[in-house]
Amino acid sequence: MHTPLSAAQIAQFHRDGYLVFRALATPPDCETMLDVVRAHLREEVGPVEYEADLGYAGAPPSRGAPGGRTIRRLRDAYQRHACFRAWAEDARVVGWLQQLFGEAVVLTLAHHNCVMTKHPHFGTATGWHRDIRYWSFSRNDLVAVWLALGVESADNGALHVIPGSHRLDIGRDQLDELDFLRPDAERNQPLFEEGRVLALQQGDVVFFHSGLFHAAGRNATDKVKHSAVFAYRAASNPPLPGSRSAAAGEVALG
Ligand SMILES: O=C(O)CCC(=O)C(=O)O
Repeated sequence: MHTPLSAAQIAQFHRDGYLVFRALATPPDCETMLDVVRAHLREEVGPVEYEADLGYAGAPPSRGAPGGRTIRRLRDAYQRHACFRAWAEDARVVGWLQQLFGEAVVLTLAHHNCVMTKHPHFGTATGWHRDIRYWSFSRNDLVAVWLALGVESADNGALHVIPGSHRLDIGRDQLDELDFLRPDAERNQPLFEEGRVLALQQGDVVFFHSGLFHAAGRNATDKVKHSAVFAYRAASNPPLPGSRSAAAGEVALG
């Protein structure tokens, strides 16, 4: 039986929009996942997303260009291998999400459900954004669960978060056309000053709200960074019919 979240942890999540759990996944479990990840990256086992497809600043201009086959995400992690299914259904993760939602939990296969990689050289930075921007649910109230499979630091492109930003009303003028916080907007400068890096060790886990602004840098080291990421919703918060969020299936976790 796992230890439930304390009232203080629940209050912290609602206030800050995220919680960090240290050493939740064991080194052997992380290494098993890493073995699968490295083999699938090497063999380009699909479905994958290439940096070139996403086209963020600094990405290779096409799949044929130098670095053009740099993979950003191994998609469909849940369907990819039993080790990811076991992690996504981990009893502690599900139990704590039940506490945060106050009800039953459903894993969405449409969003995240991937291993994010950050490669040296061709891996790109991600601007400040809310995950909910392209998701369609009744409420903006999902939780992403980010597992560091190795060290994550400012040097290799760790997550940055703006604590409490899931509770902010953001004006259209603060966002660019892709709904990233505009780096040049005056009203965003105090937000950027609040940003902090989440330094993680192998096995550490971040739960974060789908409205939390987060970002990540480039990888200035010589080793690839890998993180397994899944997204969960409350049972009472279904995807909107006909949307992409409703198109990829779900797993009811109780
Ligand atoms: O590792 C990164 O660049 C951040 C990825 C991210 O935040 C996202 O895909 O939502």
